[in-house]
Amino acid sequence: MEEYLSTTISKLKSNDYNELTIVLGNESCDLDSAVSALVYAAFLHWQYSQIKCKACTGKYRDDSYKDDIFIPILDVTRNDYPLKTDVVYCLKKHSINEKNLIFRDDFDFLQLVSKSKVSVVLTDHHFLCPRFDFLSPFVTEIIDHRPVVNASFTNIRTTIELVGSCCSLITHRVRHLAHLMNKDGEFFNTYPVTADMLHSAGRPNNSRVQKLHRSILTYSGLPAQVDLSSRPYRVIILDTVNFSKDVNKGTPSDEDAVTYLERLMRIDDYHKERCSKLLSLLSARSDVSSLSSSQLLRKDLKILGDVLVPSFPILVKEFLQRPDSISSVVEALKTNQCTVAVLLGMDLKNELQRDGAVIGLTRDKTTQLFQYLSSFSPSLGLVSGSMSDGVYFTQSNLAATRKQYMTILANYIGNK
Ligand SMILES: [Mn+2]
Repeated sequence: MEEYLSTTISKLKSNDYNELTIVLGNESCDLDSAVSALVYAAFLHWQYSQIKCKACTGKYRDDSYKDDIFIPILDVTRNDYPLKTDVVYCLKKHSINEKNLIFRDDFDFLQLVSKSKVSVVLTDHHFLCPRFDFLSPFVTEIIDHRPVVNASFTNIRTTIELVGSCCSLITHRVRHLAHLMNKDGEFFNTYPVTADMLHSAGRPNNSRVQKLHRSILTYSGLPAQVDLSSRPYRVIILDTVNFSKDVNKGTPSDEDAVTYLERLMRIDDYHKERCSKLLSLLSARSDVSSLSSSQLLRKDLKILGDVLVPSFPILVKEFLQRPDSISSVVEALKTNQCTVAVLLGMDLKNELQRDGAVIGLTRDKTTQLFQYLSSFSPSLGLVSGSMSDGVYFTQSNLAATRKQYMTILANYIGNK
């Protein structure tokens, strides 16, 4: 895998290729999207080299012969890549070096498409974001697991099915194409790391998720007697198991993909393997110790009007202990032309806790917004604590997530 990535990049840099295929993941650059793009690009490369070997062996080639190349692109800047802590963890674990990854700001893609024959494959999304709009005439294939709204595809091969993860669709597509070549399982055997990554990022179906919930609770040190059906736990664990809020449900097709990979990888105790993978990804996702305060504020950020709403996988109380926390919030407010921030924190390590803080550019703004949020108690159950540069609070209603805050904040902005 490393060799494929590094040779491809050096060919791209030295302009030493015939045709170029770009496999582009989506803008969230979550694990599903990143792994889908990486594995599918590697597969296309493998497929090409299998066919090429038959059609054109070395002795027929002259010096001007150039290979086609297949590059995966992670749709995030190189600078912001550390924010995707679970992707960083997963790729590092599979020995994929960051310097062999291609990020959206690494090349001038507009220039690339003007000088070579280009095809584009979209994974984990089916329409281009404005930044990459110029790629739309070159799209030849789409693999996605979201519902299609108002879009039609002409001359584009589409694999669009509503399943839990795009990685499942990639698994099926690779399996199918390799079968057509009479080379079942060969790609995954040649690049075992791809099967392992798809397995990490894929989603098992719901009946097995129930079992996983129980194990995750046990291993994660949560009280063993928690009511699994109670909403706060359900939300977090579903989110954990799925690593994405957009599509929560694993389907039989996801289960099929995961089981197929487990057979290839000869995993005997699938249950243990899935649990340990999920748990290490969960802890990687909430391990923000390597991030600076300003990175942490950008990691999971929503903006509504002039209100900045960053949410953390740690308690806000913990964030506020960083010496530059307040100055970073003020800086983030200015950068995003906002006047007040609602920081939301969560901790799962010991028991589920939620807290937050309102920090505004002026004292008035801070107090006004906190009072507005509190007026919705008991719906949020906010209890204010002491803090010098804003209002710190704990949230006793554990079931309320950022969604509830966003609804209240939308009212707040509308009523101003
Ligand atoms: Mn996805």
